[in-house]
Amino acid sequence: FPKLCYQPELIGQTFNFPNCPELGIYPVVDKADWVEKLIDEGINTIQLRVKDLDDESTKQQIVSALAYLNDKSVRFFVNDHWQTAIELGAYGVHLGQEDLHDANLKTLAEAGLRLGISTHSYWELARALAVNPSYIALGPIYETTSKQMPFSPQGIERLQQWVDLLKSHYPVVAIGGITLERAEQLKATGVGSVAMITAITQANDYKKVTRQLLDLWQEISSYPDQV
Ligand code: TZP
Ligand code: MG
Repeated sequence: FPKLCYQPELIGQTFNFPNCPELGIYPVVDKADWVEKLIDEGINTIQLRVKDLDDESTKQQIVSALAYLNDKSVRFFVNDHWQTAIELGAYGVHLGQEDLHDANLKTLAEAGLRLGISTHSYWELARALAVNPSYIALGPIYETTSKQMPFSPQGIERLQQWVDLLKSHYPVVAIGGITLERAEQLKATGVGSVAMITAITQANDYKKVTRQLLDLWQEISSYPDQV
């Protein structure tokens, strides 16, 4: 799958890491208007994860989100709906392990979309690596109330293992229970990206939290030792 680069003119090409920025602060939202609101705050990586709408309504949400993006350099990922993502020209798709059976990964790769894959164990990591994705997510790092999962929290040490193992080969995205308060600790692992739902969408002041997260993450230049 293509590497992560947000320059629109580079889509469809592959790059080495030095030229590809990490995903950084990566909000996961369930409505297109969040895409608009967060882009206004400086977010440039975002995932639309719609779980409660039918296919047609989900498609409408993706259409709306893409309309907000316009020609901005935003890495817009769609959760699950890979065919619609191809059809409408999203930057990438995020899939869970259970989706890997059904999705046509060859079609997805040929269409030039990025692919992120969730992992929760070494076994799942091995399976994700076999697909050569654009990034690998590990979750839940901490307890989360946003998703029911049969996995206990991975913790920082497990995240550190993922980062150390994958460094220079795959960007790692940490997800699950991530808050502003925990971001510093996560940053120390060298992980290039943190994804969150609640910390932003349930915040009293989402603008402030988003700005603080972006500020904190700004100085991150992870993967210093390039291949
Ligand atoms: N995958 C692993 S944890 C999670 C998903 C979708 C939920 C993250 O939500 P929150 O609210 O940031 O814990
Ligand atoms: Mg899925």
